[in-house]
Amino acid sequence: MADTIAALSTAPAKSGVAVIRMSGDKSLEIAKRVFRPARNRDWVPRMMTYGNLFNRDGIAIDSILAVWFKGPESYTGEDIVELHCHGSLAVLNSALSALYFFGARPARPGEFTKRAFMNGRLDLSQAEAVGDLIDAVTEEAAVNAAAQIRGALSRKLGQIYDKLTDLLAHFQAVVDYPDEDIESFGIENAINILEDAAKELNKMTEGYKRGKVLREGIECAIIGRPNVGKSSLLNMLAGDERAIVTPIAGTTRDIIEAYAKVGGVTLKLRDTAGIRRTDDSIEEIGVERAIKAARDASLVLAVIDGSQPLSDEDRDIMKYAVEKKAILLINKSDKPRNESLDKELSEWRDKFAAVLNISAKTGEGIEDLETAVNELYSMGELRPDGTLITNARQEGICKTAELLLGEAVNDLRSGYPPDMVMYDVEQAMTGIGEVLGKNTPADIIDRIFANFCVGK
Ligand SMILES: Nc1nc2c(ncn2[C@@H]2O[C@H](COP(=O)(O)OP(=O)(O)OP(=O)(O)O)[C@@H](O)[C@H]2O)c(=O)[nH]1
Ligand SMILES: [Mg+2]
Repeated sequence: MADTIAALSTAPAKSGVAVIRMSGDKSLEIAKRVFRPARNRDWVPRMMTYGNLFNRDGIAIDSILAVWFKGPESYTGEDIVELHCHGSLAVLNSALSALYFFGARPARPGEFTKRAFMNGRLDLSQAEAVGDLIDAVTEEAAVNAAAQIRGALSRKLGQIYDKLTDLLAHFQAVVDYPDEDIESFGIENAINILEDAAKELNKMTEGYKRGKVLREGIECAIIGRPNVGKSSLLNMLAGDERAIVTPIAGTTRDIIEAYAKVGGVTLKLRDTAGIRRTDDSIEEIGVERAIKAARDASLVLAVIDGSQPLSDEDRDIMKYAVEKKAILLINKSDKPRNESLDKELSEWRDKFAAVLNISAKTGEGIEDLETAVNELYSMGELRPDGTLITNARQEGICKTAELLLGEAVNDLRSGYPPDMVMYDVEQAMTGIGEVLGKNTPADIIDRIFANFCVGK
């Protein structure tokens, strides 16, 4: 019998409505101690009931909605009760303390989802996707995680697993009945199956990089000398006034981050301090951070002021930028262009993925930037379908499985007997099984759920 756990499932902050969740055999019994439906109505599974919430001393503390999900038809597979209270911290604290008083215990991080996994309601990759969905900062990441929760990744891996199981059964038959003609078993056929499986796994691990992009956005540093309009650009792209903009050079001292969707791609923008040689120690730290931000980024937007001649500092900045994938933005296109600039830039053009004229003030040229970013990351064809692998553990396992299957193919081609090859295939299957949560070691499972928030 599972003990009954309770936790606040919404954020621990003042809010309009907050949800406390309980799971376990005693959920309903405990709920009845703290909640009484209006007009003495009965609890009906999956039906929201209006009524009063009481603290442990029986004093009414809120008027709320409660709902009971009778196991096994619930998220965890156990009896669940949710209390939809007003989001007052006082109410939530005394409600929780009443639940603990009447026999529930505080849930550990991710314990609801862990129970869902343990009770077979979700496999491990689906359970992990729940964490991904909560962590999602981009819409694409949410779409991918939601598809994973519905089982897209599990199905794909499950198919591979099943095909390998069939193959192993054939291998086993050959080992058990060595007199059988090995050719009738079809080595070529086996090789095809293994190669197909390896290819599928490869597609999924190749997707990992894109998956990371989906999850976190592309790290993008905006660098340039002071006053060229870096913060204005960030504000323009992010659609709000995140960074302070002033005509004073050296306004931005530390890094400011914002997410922005540019050309269908989510960029994690980092506005940096203007890079110049300086005696001001605070500014100097900012400058160092700017250079580091550029080194850490996968895309650099180098900004110069198009109304001014190119300076040595601009050249330094462009040098940092082109160490990476970089776009040169010639800003302030609403002002008259400096006459010598284009000539001075001629040697630089090829080094950038794109050189664009923009105005962070009027928005001119932003569409060109969107096109350039879209082309760089060819996201046009990217449709997150839930089969993108999005975490390092899954990626590592699938990569290893792919290599093992590749070895099995080589061994078969070199004429090794199937029983020697079987071992590699079994290892690959163990890995795939671990992604799905079949025989996954307990400590790994614990670690996965420990990263979840309490109440999920
Ligand atoms: N005319 C014009 N002015 C701009 C444009 N972009 C920025 N500015 C102005 O340039 C000045 C500096 O802009 P910021 O965005 O603060 O520049 P920054 O590069 O972040 O400067 P630091 O933080 O000091 O390094 C402000 O007065 C902006 O209004 C533009 O496209 N056209
Ligand atoms: Mg700035």
